[in-house]
Amino acid sequence: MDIIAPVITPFRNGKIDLDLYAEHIRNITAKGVDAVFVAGTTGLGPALSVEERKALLEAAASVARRVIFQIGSLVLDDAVALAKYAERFDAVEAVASVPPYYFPRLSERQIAKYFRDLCAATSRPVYLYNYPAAVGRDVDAKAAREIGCLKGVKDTNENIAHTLAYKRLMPHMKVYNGSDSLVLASFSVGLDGVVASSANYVPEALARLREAVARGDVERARSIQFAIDEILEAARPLGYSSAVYELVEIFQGYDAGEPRPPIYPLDPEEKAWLKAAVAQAKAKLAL
Ligand code: PYR
Repeated sequence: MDIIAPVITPFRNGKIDLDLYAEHIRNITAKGVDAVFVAGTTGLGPALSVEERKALLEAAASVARRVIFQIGSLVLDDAVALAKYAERFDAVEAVASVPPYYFPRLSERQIAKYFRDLCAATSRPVYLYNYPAAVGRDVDAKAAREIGCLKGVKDTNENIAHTLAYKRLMPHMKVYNGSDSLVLASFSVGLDGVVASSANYVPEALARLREAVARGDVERARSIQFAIDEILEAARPLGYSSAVYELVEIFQGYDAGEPRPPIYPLDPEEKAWLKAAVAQAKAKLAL
């Protein structure tokens, strides 16, 4: 069962700090993260240029053994170019894509065509990144099976049964849940793993949670999950994508840069409030 980190993209003055990005990946992979998910939601993927995404991939592939590269775009040529670019790097085990978003009236056939075009563009496995709350549509297990060429899915969904259905209909598919609140559930039902933003700030806690599940210590695993839930509850009202940067500093002890507007960084009062609000969870996790 994999712990996959959707890695934050650290900006300084509007530019990506690639050294910090690589350093951050080095730190979290040393603490139990098995693979990194580049340019996902936590990585602000849809808010990055093609050149920026390529630069991230290059940096990630130079330090991580296993990389999944999120290539989704409303410009098909860009997604195809990123799929082809990914082939240069041995560390890339798959490319993943959100379905075409924003346009509410695309048919299921049109969505399927998009994924088949990506599959045709690359020799790497193509994964579905299903995130209905962000994308506005759900490519569920039946729709994913219909597409035919998908080798994996990251389902960012609070409904574990929805995620399990992919495994039921496509047992050979890699199936990951992307919700921080379902790490315990995902490990307990034997998914292939999790893609959890908390792997940016508490990777060692996720590793311990996985160990606890493996030895059948559900109580211990649950207490770790609950501490993570407390952090989520505190951070989400502030804008979770921005709060993750601050959580890295609070839990890992280094400056993790900032998001880029329109994903605005937290202001100083919010940062101070967050630090106080997660102090108890931090003590529980003993990080
Ligand atoms: C992402 O940040 O890409 C997740 O789905 C967790």
